[in-house]
Amino acid sequence: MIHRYDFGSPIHTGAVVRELPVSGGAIPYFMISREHDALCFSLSLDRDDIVFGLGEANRGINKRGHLYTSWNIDDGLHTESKNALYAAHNFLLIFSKTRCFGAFFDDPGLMHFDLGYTKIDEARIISENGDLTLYIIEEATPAEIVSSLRRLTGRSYLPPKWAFGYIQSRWGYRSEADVRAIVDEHRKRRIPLDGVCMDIDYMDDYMDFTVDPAGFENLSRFCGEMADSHAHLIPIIDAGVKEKKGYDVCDEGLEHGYFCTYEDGTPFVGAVWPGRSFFPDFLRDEVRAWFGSKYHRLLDAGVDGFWNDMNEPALFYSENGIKDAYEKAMRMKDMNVGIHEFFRLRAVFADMANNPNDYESFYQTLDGRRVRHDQVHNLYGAFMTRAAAEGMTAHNPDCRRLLFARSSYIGAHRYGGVWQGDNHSWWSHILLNLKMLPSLNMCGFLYNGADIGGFNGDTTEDLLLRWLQLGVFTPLMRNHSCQGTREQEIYRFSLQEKMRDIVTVRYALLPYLYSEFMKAALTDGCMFRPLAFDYPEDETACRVEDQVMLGGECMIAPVYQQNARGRYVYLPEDMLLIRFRAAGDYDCFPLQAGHHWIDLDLHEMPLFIRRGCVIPLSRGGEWVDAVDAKDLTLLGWIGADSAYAFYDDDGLSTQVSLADGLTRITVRCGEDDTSAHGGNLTLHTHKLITD
Ligand code: MIG
Repeated sequence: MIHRYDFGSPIHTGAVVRELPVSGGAIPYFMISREHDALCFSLSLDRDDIVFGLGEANRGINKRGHLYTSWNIDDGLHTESKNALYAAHNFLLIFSKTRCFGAFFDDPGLMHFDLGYTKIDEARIISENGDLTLYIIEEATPAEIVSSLRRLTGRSYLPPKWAFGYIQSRWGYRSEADVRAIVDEHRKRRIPLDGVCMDIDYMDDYMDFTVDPAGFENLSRFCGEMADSHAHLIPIIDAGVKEKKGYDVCDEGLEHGYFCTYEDGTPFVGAVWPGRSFFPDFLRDEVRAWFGSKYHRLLDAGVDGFWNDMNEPALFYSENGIKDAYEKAMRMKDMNVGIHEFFRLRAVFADMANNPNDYESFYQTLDGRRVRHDQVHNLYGAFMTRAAAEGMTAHNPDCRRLLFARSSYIGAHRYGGVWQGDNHSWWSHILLNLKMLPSLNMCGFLYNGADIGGFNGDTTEDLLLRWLQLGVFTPLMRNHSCQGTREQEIYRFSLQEKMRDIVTVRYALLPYLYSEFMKAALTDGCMFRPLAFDYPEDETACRVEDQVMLGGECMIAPVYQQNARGRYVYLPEDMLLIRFRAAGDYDCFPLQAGHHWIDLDLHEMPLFIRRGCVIPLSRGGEWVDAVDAKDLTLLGWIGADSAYAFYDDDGLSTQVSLADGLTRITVRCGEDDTSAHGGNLTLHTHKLITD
């Protein structure tokens, strides 16, 4: 049951796909107060209330006890105290034994979620705009609340199957030769690979939709060559459009007035990688159609995947900001600069990037109405994603393409996936990666992943190996790093064979992971869930922060501490531990419910299968298309009758249906043999554990 409450004149964010009538009567749960324009929703928190949600946000799966800010920002230092990241996913799920409800604050401006930070037993959610729609969702279980939210906000984006392959990326690949070498090194060493990301250096002078002729002589020929090697090219597209006469995107944007403008109507200028740049007003249909059509140039060359970056939008400085800074600095020039003036002077330059004043200085147009950017700030990335997705659909409506973005808002989950932004090569960021999985899933962002190995800072062999062991399960499995950091491709390390073996596990699990992803997408469910969703009566399970449920059958619990030779795991029920070393190399141990220490050498990774369940495992492959999803070995600790609903499809077409893709795999435990059936699948049962 969803109740809708409107406050002021809500901005039409496009987050919801179903128009609900406004509910009458008093608003449940929240006390509402107004301070100037801001609206505050307060909620008292019982001792046992858990607060889930907020999608791509910092800190725990249980968000209680801190302050979170919805203000999309390019900040590559995700320390524990950061309140805002790249996305605004304003959904909370309050859960305890006595109550369970969801609240989606559909407001694209600045919002604060004080979830027991100021006062430990009170949540205060503040909308600075004061214009918003609040949806309160009441269902019997957390999973049903999430499904209800998704029916309201629409079905999740479906990537092509190849997007579940291993992807290599790094800021710094600048030519065909660079990319070819990456692919060759992987193939030579039999490290599975499905794609290589092209970061900003492939562009000509950082101009979107151009290709540096010095590095990439002939993109379509090169796409063909890469396709022969079973590798997809995934170029980046940035939000800012370079100011340059003769550059079609700039010229057309100016001619038609497609860019965001200052109050006086002249185009807003901010600086990002291309230097002085304009920012397309993606909120307008015609601007999206135009910008989306620009993707066709690269699609025509054979590209079938993109990542959209810098779309918070990030601003290194603005035209006004830098003028202002110079003036301030000049004024201080002849002063006797004391320590306080020095800090002020330094801040003038340090605060130039992503400055709130700049976001208040330009305008966009939504539904024909001019709005100041800060009031709709959190929509910018979402609507860029939508532009790209609509452009790709226009290019070919029958083919799924890969698309993931940095900045997002609920609603963008219909158009693409996300990556978790500029993390660090820190052990704590393996855990942060894990914690975001269920939260992102709740908000509809099923296709997601973090930069494996860490983006900023220098990785270490053991960090990368352990991170890959989590990455095996994340839909986007991409190794990405920043220029200037230690080289991070698997083959740079002495442990490369162990790392390769872990990647082979991904391809062995691919039929299962794809099946669980698609079922989650097509039923508005979650592929990753907090343990509380599955074991709501189990107090211990409800508060676990370093293990998550995967699909209908599994639980994952990665190692995220350096030098650890294993970890403690809490099993809410009997489970079968699979300890993987490589695709065909693993052992199985039935374990009883309770706390366990699990030995896990550096090259070993755990997967837990619930007792009574069975999952399919392929023989693996060096790219997704090489994986035979019809020849499967069943893994599990089964009872008299176990079954698995296996989903598969061609991995590309947009017209998919759950019914058409499902094969029911059933297992029979006989006196002396165990047999399995499932349509035209070849099923091996020799790995099954029976009671
Ligand atoms: O200001 O394109 O998050 O993945 O490598 C940095 C260069 C811009 C930020 C992205 C990162 C990417 C980088 N970009």
